[in-house]
Amino acid sequence: MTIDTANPLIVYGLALEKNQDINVGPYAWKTEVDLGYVATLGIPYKLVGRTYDEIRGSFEGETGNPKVTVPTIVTDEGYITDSWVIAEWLESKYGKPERSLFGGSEEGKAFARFINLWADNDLGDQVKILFAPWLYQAQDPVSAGWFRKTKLGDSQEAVDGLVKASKDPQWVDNQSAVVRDKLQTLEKQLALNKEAGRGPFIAGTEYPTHADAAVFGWYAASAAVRPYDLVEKIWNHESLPLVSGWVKDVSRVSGVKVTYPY
Ligand SMILES: N[C@@H](CCC(=O)N[C@@H](CS)C(=O)NCC(=O)O)C(=O)O
Repeated sequence: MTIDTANPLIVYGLALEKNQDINVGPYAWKTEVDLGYVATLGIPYKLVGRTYDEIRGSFEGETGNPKVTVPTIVTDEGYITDSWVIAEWLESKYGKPERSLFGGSEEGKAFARFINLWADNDLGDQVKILFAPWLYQAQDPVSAGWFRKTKLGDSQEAVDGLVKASKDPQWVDNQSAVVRDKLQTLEKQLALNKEAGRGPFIAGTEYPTHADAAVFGWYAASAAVRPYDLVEKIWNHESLPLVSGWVKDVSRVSGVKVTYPY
């Protein structure tokens, strides 16, 4: 497939307010890593932000999909939603056996699928406890209302409790330790790869696959959180030296820089 460098691929991500072309959500970051890696082959992309309010409103109309989420990308075949489905589409268009988002095999794809599930459930569920109170407060009020309704059990009392807890440094430290504990699984996987002389990425490859994108998305979302510094408390923590090196390797090879304009 030829790459049209004049027309960047549009990637919709999660913004905090209208007309803000940033992404703070874990899933669109996964797509950015996938695209970043493929982008080193020359595929440009442009990130466009959508708030929760817009996603559950005008974006449903724009895409014709009442269940639309971000990431969504715009292709000549129409809108494609969901980071996993987008990875499959990118692979079908641009993947090569030696440069594949799924390690070039069905087994590699099954491995990436498992890591994706681990990242979203085991790891992500614990990161969300730190991410949710920040996101609730950082969004525009209508978006915060949608977030509470669809993601936080629609209970103001529960949300207030979470926000209050998040203001206690001890609570943040304790929850960060829970996330670090989850990441020990990744630390061990990276150690086994190293011992076996395999590549520095999760599947033992020399380049990032979707398995790396799946976990990196949660790193990038953690980095969005304020005022506590989850990069220092979790991803750069001394107990996770290989994870901390891996974050830098994914960023360097995919060219994805995790920065926020606030
Ligand atoms: N499984 C999806 C999850 C996408 C997702 O939940 N995205 C969030 C933003 S981070 C969203 O669009 N939420 C809107 C909603 O659920 O109403 C993926 O991997 O892309």
